[in-house]
Amino acid sequence: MFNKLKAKLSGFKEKIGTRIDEKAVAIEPVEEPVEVADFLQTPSVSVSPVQTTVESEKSVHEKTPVSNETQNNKKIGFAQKAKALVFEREFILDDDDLEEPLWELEMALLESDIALTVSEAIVDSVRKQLVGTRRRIGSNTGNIVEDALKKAIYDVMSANVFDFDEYVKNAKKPVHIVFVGINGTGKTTSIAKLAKRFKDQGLSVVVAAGDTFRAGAIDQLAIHAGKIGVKIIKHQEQGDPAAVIYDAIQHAKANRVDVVLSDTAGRMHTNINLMEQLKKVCRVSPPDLLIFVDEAVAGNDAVERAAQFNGAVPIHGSILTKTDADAKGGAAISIAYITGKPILFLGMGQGYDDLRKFDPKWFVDQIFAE
Ligand SMILES: Nc1nc2c(ncn2[C@@H]2O[C@H](COP(=O)(O)OP(=O)(O)O)[C@@H](O)[C@H]2O)c(=O)[nH]1
Ligand SMILES: [Mg+2]
Repeated sequence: MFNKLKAKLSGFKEKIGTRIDEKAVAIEPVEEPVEVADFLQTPSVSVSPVQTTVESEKSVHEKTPVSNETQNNKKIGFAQKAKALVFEREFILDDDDLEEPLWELEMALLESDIALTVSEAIVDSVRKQLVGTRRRIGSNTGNIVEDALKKAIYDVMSANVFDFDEYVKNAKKPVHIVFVGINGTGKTTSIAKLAKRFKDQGLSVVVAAGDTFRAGAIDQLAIHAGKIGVKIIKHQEQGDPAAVIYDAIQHAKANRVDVVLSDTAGRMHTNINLMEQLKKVCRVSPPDLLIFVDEAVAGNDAVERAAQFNGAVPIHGSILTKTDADAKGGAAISIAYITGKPILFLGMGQGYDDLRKFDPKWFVDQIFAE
């Protein structure tokens, strides 16, 4: 999962690390340790007056004719300076140090299918975190850069996060959840996975076969429902999805069912008839949650579609499927930022349990896991 992205980000870490180390070497005076050793052995800089003999003081006065007071000030000044140079060596990162590595970071993000505005947001955040950073010579460069990147990616991914489980637990029942998206992205499979998840949590579920458009779609959902052991409400193929879903809600109300999961036919946001049909579904049986489903492997296309669906029928969040086959991670990183709505779950395989509740922190840790 996300292997290409991982490789690119670690490339950036190394690149900027080398740049920082070059700067550290350029700043660090080479003969400094020798000077310090001399400095500590010279009696004139001894802080203790007991150790300062009249003779040695005299010899110092011969070399540098200054008063005792000035001498002491000078000693402290030099001691502080030496300490600052040797023990607290720091330098400050500036824009010039970061320009080239950050440009390369942006290219790497774009090549990983991360949307342009999202790449820019990440690069800006990394720049803001690193420019002006007082960097201790000798401290671990990798950590500084990794922390900045992690925070930048975490921030763009945690748009309007809400706890799905808490929401469902506290919502008035039945909770109605409608799934939308184009064909073949994993709507029906995700419904089956969620039906199993709710059942495992002790909630009762009914699924509505609202994809009356594609041949075999009703049977596909019926097979899943049979395997999982949840009730399905279905009509004939080519029937009105709004009517099927309405029936499912009535069934749920009559039987005190907790959750209704409504499948819908795949559609492009540009298909006016199908979008009207979807709006009718939402008018007749308003969803508590409208969830957009797309596949992570579609990269930028998935991000575009998420934005367009969100414009047409405002969504509450997204499910991103097929992350098990996604090396780039672009869609996962971009969708929440672009839509302003959180990713709720990740599909990670074809089994019923291959569904992971999305957690931005977990995701970021995955990207930087060794
Ligand atoms: N590898 C993988 N395949 C998935 C995942 N989710 C769905 N699929 C597969 O994608 C195909 C299309 O899924 P389906 O649920 O029918 O898509 P729909 O047209 O949106 O309802 C099926 O073969 C699923 O098994 C996933 O998370 N990982
Ligand atoms: Mg389907």
